[in-house]
Amino acid sequence: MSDLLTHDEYKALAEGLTPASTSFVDGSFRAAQSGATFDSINPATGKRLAKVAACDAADVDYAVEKARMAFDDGRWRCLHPSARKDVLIKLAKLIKRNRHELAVMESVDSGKPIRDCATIDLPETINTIIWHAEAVDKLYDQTAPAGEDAMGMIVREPIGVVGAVLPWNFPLLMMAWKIAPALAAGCSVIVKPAEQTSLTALRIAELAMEAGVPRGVLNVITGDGPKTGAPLGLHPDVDMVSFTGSTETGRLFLKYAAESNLKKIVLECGGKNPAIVMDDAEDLDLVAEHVVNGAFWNMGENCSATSRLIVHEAIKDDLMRHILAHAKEWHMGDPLDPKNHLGCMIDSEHFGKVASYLDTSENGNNIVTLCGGKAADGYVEPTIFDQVTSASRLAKEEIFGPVLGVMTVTSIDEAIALANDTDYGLAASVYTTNVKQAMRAARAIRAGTVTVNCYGEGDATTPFGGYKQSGFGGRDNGIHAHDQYCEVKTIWIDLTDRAA
Ligand code: TXE
Repeated sequence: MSDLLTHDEYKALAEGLTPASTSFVDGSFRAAQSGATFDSINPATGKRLAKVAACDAADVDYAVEKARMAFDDGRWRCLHPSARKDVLIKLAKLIKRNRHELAVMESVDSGKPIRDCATIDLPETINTIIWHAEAVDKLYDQTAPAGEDAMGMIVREPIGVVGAVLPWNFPLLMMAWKIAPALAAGCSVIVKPAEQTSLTALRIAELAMEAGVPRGVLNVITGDGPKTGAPLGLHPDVDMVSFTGSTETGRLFLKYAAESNLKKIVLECGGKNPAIVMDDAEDLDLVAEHVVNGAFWNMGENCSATSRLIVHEAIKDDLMRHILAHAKEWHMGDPLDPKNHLGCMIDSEHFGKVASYLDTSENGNNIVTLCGGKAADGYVEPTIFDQVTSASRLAKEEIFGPVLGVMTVTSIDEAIALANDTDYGLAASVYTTNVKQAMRAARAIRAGTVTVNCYGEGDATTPFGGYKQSGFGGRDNGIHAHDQYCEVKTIWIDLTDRAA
């Protein structure tokens, strides 16, 4: 937290922002060819931050042409891996130098609390870029056990032109999760930020250029889903799309690929993530801190948010006492005030969706509101409902807000069954001191990440993505992410000594 400025300093920085607002293609800022724009709004104030270029299929075509040219002529992919590393490390340093401006831009564009932007999103963005940059000149390819008469080489090659379609909940970090491995691998990238949060993506593209990423290698096209995202998904010259967003839109990208060139699609979609707390869990106060953080961090606008607490009846009352005490510590208010843990929802549409889950008449007869339950002016109180039934929409649907539903069990088997009773499979946590029970749950829960005695997503070294309808085709983070931006090629050389 030492990197935080004061509320007044953040307000002054916000006043002074002059964000770029056109697309960034082939090293230059460009208005949409149609001249169309849309407003980027600060959700906390309702004020317009910028009139952003509303790109359409013609702008997408131009960006793909430039990205393809950059890929084909080898200006980036043919550099020595250590040269790509140096440029990406320089980008990370430039982001670090501009971190306060970027944190404020992120906060005003999204409603995210500045304390998270400054102490989580920015450091993790920088770390992700450094990690992939550092990895790229240390990765070896393989040779096959081909015997004396042949050499079978298995080599990675960058996949080509990548579309990175981003959500609005972690605009900078999701951009880093995608561009860092893709650029490190040697791909050209076209980023399509969410229409709610275009600003930091444009600033990163500008910094990448300053760092030495060649023209056409990192491009950003701004606009909405149907007019900008769809033409990118359908484009015959895009080799891959890496998407983070809703399961519903993720499905569309599979359709776009099927209808165009069978481009590779990697999806990171929603979640309905359980936290299981067993009767032998240690230090219930610490468990409570993790559960509250998991549920309310980033206002619950988080695909890996803890949204179902599955608790053993023997320790439930004790745990809930600690949880309610921790929940009280979560201040909500002006996102630019570093004392606040919760900012406001991304926009009025999403606010309305989250608020609808607070209507207890919809949530079953026995539902009990343990805390929160109110929503106004774009802000949703951190809310905990008890006696949630597995059939209710609180237990089934991704809310994407600070709402936690509590369910009670009497055994680990019952807990695992409830944890798996969902169409999603992104993340889960298990709290127990019994290592066998922990491992059994970790293996039995169908989710991409299972944390034991903590909440989190692992770190830059560990793959992140989902089972079932939470994900498709690959993983963000770690070497797994690097590999998904590569094709695998076999080169087979006949070494038979024909003279013998
Ligand atoms: O997501 P969309 P939305 C979940 C969360 C949230 C819900 C809706 O539950 O409440 O999704 O959010 C682009 N063709 N998550 O509507 O629509 C869009 O412009 C091509 C989970 O904002 O999936 C944006 O860039 N592209 C999540 C991106 O897809 C299209 C993060 C994501 O937007 C498109 C965000 C189309 N027809 C929301 N329509 C997570 N996994 O973390 C939209 N897009």
